[in-house]
Amino acid sequence: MSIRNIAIIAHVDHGKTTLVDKLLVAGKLFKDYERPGELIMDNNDLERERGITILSKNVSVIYKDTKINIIDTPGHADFGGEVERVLNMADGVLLLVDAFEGPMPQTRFVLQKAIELGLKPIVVINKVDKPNCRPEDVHELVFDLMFDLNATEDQLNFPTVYGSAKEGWMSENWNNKTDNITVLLDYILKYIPVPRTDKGTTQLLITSIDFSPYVGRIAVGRLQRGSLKEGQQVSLCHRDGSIVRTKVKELNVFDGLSRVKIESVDAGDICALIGIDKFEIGDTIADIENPEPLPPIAIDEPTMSMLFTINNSPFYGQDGKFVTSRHIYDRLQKELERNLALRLEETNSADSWTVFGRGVLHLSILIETMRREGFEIQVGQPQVIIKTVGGVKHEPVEELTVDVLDDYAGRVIELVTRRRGEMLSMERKGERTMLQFQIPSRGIIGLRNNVLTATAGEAIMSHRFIEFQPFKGEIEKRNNGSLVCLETGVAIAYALDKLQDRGRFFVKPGDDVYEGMVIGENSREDDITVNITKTKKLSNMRASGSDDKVKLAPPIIFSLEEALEYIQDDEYVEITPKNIRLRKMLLKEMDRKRNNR
Ligand SMILES: Nc1nc2c(ncn2[C@@H]2O[C@H](COP(=O)(O)OP(=O)(O)OP(=O)(O)O)[C@@H](O)[C@H]2O)c(=O)[nH]1
Ligand SMILES: [Mg+2]
Repeated sequence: MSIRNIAIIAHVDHGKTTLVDKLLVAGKLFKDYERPGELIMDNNDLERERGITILSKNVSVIYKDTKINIIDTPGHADFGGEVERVLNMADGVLLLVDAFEGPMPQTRFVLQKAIELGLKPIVVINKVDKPNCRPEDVHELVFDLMFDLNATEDQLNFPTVYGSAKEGWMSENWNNKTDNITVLLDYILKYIPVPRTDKGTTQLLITSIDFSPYVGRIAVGRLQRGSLKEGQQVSLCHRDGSIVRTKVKELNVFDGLSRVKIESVDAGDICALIGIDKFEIGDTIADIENPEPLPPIAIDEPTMSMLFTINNSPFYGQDGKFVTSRHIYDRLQKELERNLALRLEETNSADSWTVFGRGVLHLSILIETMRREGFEIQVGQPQVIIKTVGGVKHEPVEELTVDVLDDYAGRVIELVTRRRGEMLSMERKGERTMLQFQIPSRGIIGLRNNVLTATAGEAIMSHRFIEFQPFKGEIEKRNNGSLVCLETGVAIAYALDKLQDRGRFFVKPGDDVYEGMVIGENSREDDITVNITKTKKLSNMRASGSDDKVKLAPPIIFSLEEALEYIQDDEYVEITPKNIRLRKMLLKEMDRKRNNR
């Protein structure tokens, strides 16, 4: 059977997974599938809840006697390295672009990678059902972008389809709505080249890892040369040049949403190898007698780290099943096997580790996953990685795009500039302004909150790592200090009410609180310790239950990412299966005072 290998790439939320779902439906794989609002492909809990793709996934559909291998990729910038890697399995890409937003930073990044690899693009201008969309302009912008990125003649001659993945239709002309996506499927057969294969002995670059609870890690890649059979003896060529002999216990190909056993695979197909011991991404599976490794692929270097420690708050062990350093260490080790951009360093303490990753989202997904598995941990403020290059201190710098209503542009520029951002461009489109900056990663931590507050929540913000650059100088920190809890107990409405003018609270009456817990934000710069557990004096007592009449502002509830971005460098986020709390590293006020001196 003829084969096509495509990857679906785009900026975050431009509709990749929605389109892959529709491709599966078109492949008659899900005739009866009807669960509105849920994507078949985003199949882990976190993906479902957040509506984002975290892991790239391989699926396939059969169309007109051709097997189309499809790789859905994540759009968030923290996972850019993953996209770059899996592009090695494809011969062409579907580049999705939102017909309203147009090309965004991650569009540029993923397209650049595809162009460098010489992949043939088909452009899909998606979401043409959106009011005020501008498909023709966007088409033009995509062309300009490709030109900018030095696309070849052939790549610049990209075919374009327009449509709405959500409504399940694609068309050559966006004014001609259809009721299916066959035009796209036909384009894939017509424009994406049949897999390029080389002559010679077996060669497969391990590009991605699949995981099964029964057999563990599974090597996934595209067979570049030769053939592979079940039970075949092969060489596993490591990145460092060493070669070990091993055997392919079982061979799988992708069939719809699942993997299926197969006896043999020919060059050009994407397959999964079970039973390969101790492999790494970028290793080559090669001929047993004449192993010839393929060039290894670059793996992302981390840009950020966080300190992970056991939970040693007064409330430790109340919610979680796994709380010891052994539990946490083993879990982190296990994560390293499949989470490629992750690194782990031991610290002086047996109870804490420095965990390195690609960004706050990357690390917070690990934390959230652990939390759901029953772990309790504490995590320190995200730190960017500082490197010394030629004797000069360097820090990660990112490209930041903010799309806002015109009225708010000034405020956003001010916020970003204060954090050492430099504006690169400012472009009007309709009532909106698209601002582009370069800004140190340090400046981005916590910025989203500020930008959303300053723009009444309507700004669209995205950023991605560009490179390490010389250190840009100090950045002013959060302006507000913390309200720190004086005593362990239960928060009382009366006490909170008396303190309302001091700032904003993160807890509500009835919440359990402990000494040293950060229970609010001070309206001033310094930290103050406050007593929110005291009950009213007897002389003040009115009718019982009068607490209910106290009018309190609702507490601020942070998401995990918000909490991580919010804390100061002498604070932790305490994470348990049921709670996210902020706390001082030093719980006693005396200790904090001594430490400050
Ligand atoms: N109006 C409209 N919304 C769409 C369309 N396609 C997708 N969406 C919506 O856009 C949001 C993001 O869609 P996804 O398919 O998850 O986007 P994605 O590109 O896979 O996102 P990431 O994997 O996180 O990068 C969802 O709310 C979709 O329902 C479309 O054609 N029109
Ligand atoms: Mg997705």
